Amino acid sequence: MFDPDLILLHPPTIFNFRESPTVLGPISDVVPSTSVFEIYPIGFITISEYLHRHGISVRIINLAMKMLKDDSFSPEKLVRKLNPHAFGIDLHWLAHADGSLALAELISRIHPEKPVILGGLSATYYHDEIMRDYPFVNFIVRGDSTEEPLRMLMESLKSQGGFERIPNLVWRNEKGNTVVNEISYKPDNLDYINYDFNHILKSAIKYRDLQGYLPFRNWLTYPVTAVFQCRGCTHNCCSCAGSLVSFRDQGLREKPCFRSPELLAQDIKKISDFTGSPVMVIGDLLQGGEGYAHMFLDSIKKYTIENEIALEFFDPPPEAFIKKIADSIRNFNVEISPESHDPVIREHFGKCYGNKELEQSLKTFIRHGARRVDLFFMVGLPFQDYSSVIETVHYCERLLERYGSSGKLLPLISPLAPFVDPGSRIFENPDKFGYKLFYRTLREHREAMLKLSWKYTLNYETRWMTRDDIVMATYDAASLLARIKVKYGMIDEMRAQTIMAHIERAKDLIRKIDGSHSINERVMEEVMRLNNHDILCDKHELEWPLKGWKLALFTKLLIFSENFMRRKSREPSMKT
Ligand code: B12
Ligand code: SF4
Repeated sequence: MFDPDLILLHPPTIFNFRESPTVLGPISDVVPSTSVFEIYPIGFITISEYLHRHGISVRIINLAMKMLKDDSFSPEKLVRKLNPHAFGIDLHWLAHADGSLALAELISRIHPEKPVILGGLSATYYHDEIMRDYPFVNFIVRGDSTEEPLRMLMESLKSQGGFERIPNLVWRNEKGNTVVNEISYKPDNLDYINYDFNHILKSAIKYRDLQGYLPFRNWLTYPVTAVFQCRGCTHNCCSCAGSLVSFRDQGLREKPCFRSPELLAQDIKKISDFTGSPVMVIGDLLQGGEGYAHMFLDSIKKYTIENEIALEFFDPPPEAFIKKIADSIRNFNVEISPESHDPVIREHFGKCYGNKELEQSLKTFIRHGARRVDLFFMVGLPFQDYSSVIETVHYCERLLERYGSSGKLLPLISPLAPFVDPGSRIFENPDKFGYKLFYRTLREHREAMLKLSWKYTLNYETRWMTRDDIVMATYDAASLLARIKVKYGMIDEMRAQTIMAHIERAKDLIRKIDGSHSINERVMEEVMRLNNHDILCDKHELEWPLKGWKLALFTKLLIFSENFMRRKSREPSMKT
């Protein structure tokens, strides 16, 4: 098989998760991936397309996915077979601390002569510690936009020199000293890259490895896609490392950069040309200003797109804008995260709007035909105690009472987990926000991921809730919300019973683990079984409807190709 210049690998959170008995808990319940966070950074797609356009071949391998899909799959055997010029690994989400470092070590043991490159937000934050303590990592490319610096690095690797000229690069000189080049590559728009899913499909065929390109476990049966409006953010939520001040303080960028509204609309159009899958627009359109948002809507209106399109809003948008959305997008859905029912807590978190504004916009969205409005609430916020969490769920019930008859409102609650982000305002100044941090370094967070339960993995507690309170509040709130959802006909009794049974088992396991340093085989088996389930809600609740013949054909073709490619390479067939 053709050897690419660069192989990008996405690891699972815990490298040995298949043997590791950690009660992973509800850390991934409201994102499409499982608790090993198999979704790779969207940046893998833009890096691959950009380098390919500049004559450098790239293969993506979602190792986490391969390990999830097949218990007998050996990462070591796969790594032995690979022969690129260089390996790239993401350490974007801190939850991958163990997976990324263990994989880097494995690669450097098997291929000591091949450079191992790390990138992503957590690698950027922890670059000093990584270069000091993990000699098997050769390079780190910092920043939120690494396509061009990585291209330059790939060129320099051929000539073995010129590293000092590469922006954003962290490397070791001949004396073995770490050199940290400035983050000076910060493009001010996102029009130089392509979120090109066709490129990804072609690459999967070229390397005969569809599974290695899949973004998450159930993607073949629920192929949701996403387009990206920006990098960075205009908001300042205190637990988020992607906020305006966090990006500023880390030297990543002064202000967010945007994809032009016409290109963003075209990205959606291109997806709709070959599949009827739902499309999430990541980033609040109004972040780019009203002019930006209106231009996007004018552009998208020109295309007749049937796909479900999900828009996220950081604040409730004005009524006139909602009307324009309804006029421009046939099937639109909405995501808003008020975080708490209590506007004071919401404001301390970094979102300044009242419940009146929130409810006014819910009403308007529903009146103007939103297909669904998802409301995300969180546990672990400043000034929030156990009773406030429960009150949030009662508020969800009141919202359902008022606006739920349309069947369009979907409230969800989940914990701030596993970590308060390094680089966020809380992480950098915990006392000011009433937080106590248990872990600070990368090594400590790696160890935290290997603790026996998510309670001990959490890197924080607050003045208002201990880790025990956070765990209990999360489980109790989710049970109560499940019962409320039955009352309003949103889920059936059986589904609620399943959620509540999982919650009770999780609580029981956490009690058994508490105070013991090791666990017996029976408990271990129970933990592994429970890790296969969503806990707080059923992920299917979050799925938007899939549309039409294009999607059916697309999915069938993908499953057929996957099984065909696997038969060719004599591997077991695909289980979806
Ligand atoms: C969109 C988003 C998501 C999407 C991800 C879509 C995707 N496939 O990337 C979804 C909703 C799935 C998601 C999920 C999660 N997210 Co998120 N997410 C964001 C958000 C809002 C934007 C991300 C973004 O702009 N990316 C664009 C740029 C920065 O990244 P990129 O293009 O993918 O990659 C570039 C660089 O990072 C780098 N790079 C990345 N990998 C590599 C590898 C190599 C070798 C190199 C050289 C470079 C490189 O180069 C790329 C191209 O230039 C940020 C907040 C923010 N405003 O930044 C949070 C954020 C990144 N998420 C965060 C978290 C915590 C999570 C979850 C763990 C939450 C949870 N508990 O469920 C999960 C993890 C899911 C998983 N992996 O399976 C934290 C991360 C903090 C940290 N340091 O760990 C952030 C900062 C904020 C937050 N609290 O939400 N997220
Ligand atoms: S959590 Fe807040 S700061 Fe972070 S990306 Fe979302 S809106 Fe922006």
